[in-house]
Amino acid sequence: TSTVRLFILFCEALELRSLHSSFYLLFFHFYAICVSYKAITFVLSSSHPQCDLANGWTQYGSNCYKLKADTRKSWAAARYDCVQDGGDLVSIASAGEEQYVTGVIAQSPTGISLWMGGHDSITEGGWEWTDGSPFRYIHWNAGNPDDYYGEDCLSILINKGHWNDDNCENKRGYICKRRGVMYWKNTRTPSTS
Ligand SMILES: [Ca+2]
Ligand SMILES: [Ca+2]
Repeated sequence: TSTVRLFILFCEALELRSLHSSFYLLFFHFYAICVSYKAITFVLSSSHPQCDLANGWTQYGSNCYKLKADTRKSWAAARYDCVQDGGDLVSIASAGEEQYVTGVIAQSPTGISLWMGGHDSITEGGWEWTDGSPFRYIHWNAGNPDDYYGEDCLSILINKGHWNDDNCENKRGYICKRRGVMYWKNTRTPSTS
């Protein structure tokens, strides 16, 4: 699989530089191979479930998601449970992924909000995802993050899908996410830098 990863990294680098026409012409044949690979794996990943559907996981792109709305835990305990389940608390990298997650949490019968994997407990205001995803896409609720009495953990409001920085000790339901087979990063978001 490390060969596949190298190939994907190469294709991503190619994709980033494809706007320069001379570069594009030079690597045209490689580029064609990359595009074909991307198309084939996209079809494969959407038609072949890689998630443990029988145990409550659902699939979006090549990631698996599991709503745990019945058991309420502190943010740290919720994260521990997701890690034990082979994943982490959910991260959201794009509007499309958020739309999917909003659909998943619509099944939550009660509660105000659910834990996600974001936190700014290391550097105040320096938000990051526990699974290492870049914290680029954001959807804060109005007036947040407000660090109200030192709120450092991220929750998503069930009724609106907006985000709130929340008291990490609150007991909430949560959403876990684990990666399926890595075919391609299909959640590319524009860089803000
Ligand atoms: Ca904070
Ligand atoms: Ca807040």
